[in-house]
Amino acid sequence: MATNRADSLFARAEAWITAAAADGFCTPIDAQRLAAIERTASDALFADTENPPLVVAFFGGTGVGKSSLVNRMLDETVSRVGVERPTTHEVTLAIHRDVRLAALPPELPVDRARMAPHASDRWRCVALADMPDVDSADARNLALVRAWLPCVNLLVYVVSPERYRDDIGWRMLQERGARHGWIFVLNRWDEGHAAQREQFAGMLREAGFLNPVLLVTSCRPIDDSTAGKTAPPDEFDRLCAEIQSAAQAGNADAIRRAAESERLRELAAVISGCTARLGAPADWMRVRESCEHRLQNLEVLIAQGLEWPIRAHARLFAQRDANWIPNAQALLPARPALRDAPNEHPPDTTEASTSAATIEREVAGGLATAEGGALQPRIWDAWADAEFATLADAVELEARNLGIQAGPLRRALNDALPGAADLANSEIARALRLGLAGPSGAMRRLISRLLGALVRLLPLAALAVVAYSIVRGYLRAVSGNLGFLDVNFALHSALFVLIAWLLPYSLHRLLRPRLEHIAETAMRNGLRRGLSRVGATLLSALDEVLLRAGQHRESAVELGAEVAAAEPKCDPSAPFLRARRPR
Ligand SMILES: Nc1nc2c(ncn2[C@@H]2O[C@H](COP(=O)(O)OP(=O)(O)OP(=O)(O)O)[C@@H](O)[C@H]2O)c(=O)[nH]1
Ligand SMILES: [Mg+2]
Repeated sequence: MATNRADSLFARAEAWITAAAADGFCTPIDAQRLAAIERTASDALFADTENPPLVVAFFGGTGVGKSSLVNRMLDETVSRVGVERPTTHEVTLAIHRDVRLAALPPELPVDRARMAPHASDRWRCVALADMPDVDSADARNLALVRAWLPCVNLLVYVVSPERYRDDIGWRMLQERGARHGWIFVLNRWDEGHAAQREQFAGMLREAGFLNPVLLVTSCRPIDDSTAGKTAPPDEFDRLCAEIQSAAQAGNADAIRRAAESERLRELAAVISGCTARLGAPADWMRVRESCEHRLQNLEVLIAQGLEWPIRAHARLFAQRDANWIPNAQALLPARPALRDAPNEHPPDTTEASTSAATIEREVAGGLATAEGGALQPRIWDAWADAEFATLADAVELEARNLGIQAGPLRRALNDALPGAADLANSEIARALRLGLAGPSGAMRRLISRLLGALVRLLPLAALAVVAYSIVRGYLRAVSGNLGFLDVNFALHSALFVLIAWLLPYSLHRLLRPRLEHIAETAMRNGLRRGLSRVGATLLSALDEVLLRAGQHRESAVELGAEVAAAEPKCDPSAPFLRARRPR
């Protein structure tokens, strides 16, 4: 049951890593780490999964006497003992003839496995596996041992007095300490002495086995050289008793639980490693705040940096504005166009409409910049793009420094950046167009309109006064009362009419908004709006990534909690087990 639950947790972890990898938050290495966790369980070997035999494997260097011990236990030769090294090249699984095997897991190299059924009721609850050595020149032996180890519950680590510091075996003991139950056997004890046992026990304690089951055995065949000598100390019977004890329900369950617990701990470690790289909410908030802050500073910098291109572009309008004659001429064709539309508002004589009309004509007439036209300024340039790319670099670095997997963030920012130029330029163009169409406030437009009317009305009124004076003077002269009007009158009248026109005209010109300034202000406002839209686009790209990371994190935290809850409770002082190391 527990294994089913663990299998489902492994399947969910796999699905989670696949989903997170699709968004760039996990890498193939995470998937490999997950795949590297052992899945095969010893129970998978047997048809009876409720009450399977305990798999006990004899493990160690070449020639230490593994095969000799297995044969001695079963009181028959199931595995060949030899003088050539190594002798054993396959796994011999000695099981009681009543035990039924299941279809063996596909990852097991069954071509190098041999089944040896026996009839010894003493070993009914145990499957004894004689393994090849782990340290000979034949590297395939080590690979075969590694392939079978996930199926093993209890490892009998056999060493000899001269080889108990065996490198490979010792490394595997440290690596797999928590995945199995352990019994240690110093075989060939006829060649050993007491100090070696003490030393080996000390090594085991340092490796985390606080109270290891350590036995000495001697399987030396009786021959001429041993005949008549005192038999060396041999704890073979105790070894058999310890294996029998390990196979009893309580101990066997504890050994299986420890292995399951280790697998789930490894699974939890993989999940928490991935979770850490998704970034805590507080870390993402720091990245976001820093991005906002950088954007504010950058908006100021870009506004300053693009001031010159804005002024340069605005000068296009100054060229047309400086010469009043072309503007005055420009007024004329603007009117018929408005007259053609009788249902619309009366012709607007304000400077605003005339300026807009002038610019439209200029654009239509080819007064266009190389980049696109007076009304389509390309103010945003490569420098501004580079500044935003630098901002993206800084935000990415900040995320990385906080341990966040920054790939998805970088990609999202990269996707958003190329649109900045179009966004900003279109805002500038829009602001320019609208600015030219309605350049000033309502009061200023009213004054401008009044002055425009006065430019026409005051000279007419002055002319009327002059005409009245001329008629009156003439009538008086004809009736003989007074002389005819003289040159002084003509001169003063001309000056009077001139002043009546010049005064409102000068005021009108003085108060009229200048095209260059209108264009500059409009483009500045447009750039400001463009920058805030670019900033908003970048922030929303960041938010999107932040949201996805948060969702993946939530599922990972939930999964991690389930894995922790599923981890079987183990007694660290249980026999055969290595004391657990802190997480
Ligand atoms: N002196 C002595 N010789 C032993 C003892 N046990 C086994 N031998 C001998 O050591 C040699 C190797 O024994 P094996 O049982 O084949 O050793 P193994 O660990 O299975 O070796 P590989 O299959 O090569 O890994 C044989 O010649 C055995 O007779 C022992 O306790 N004392
Ligand atoms: Mg052997």
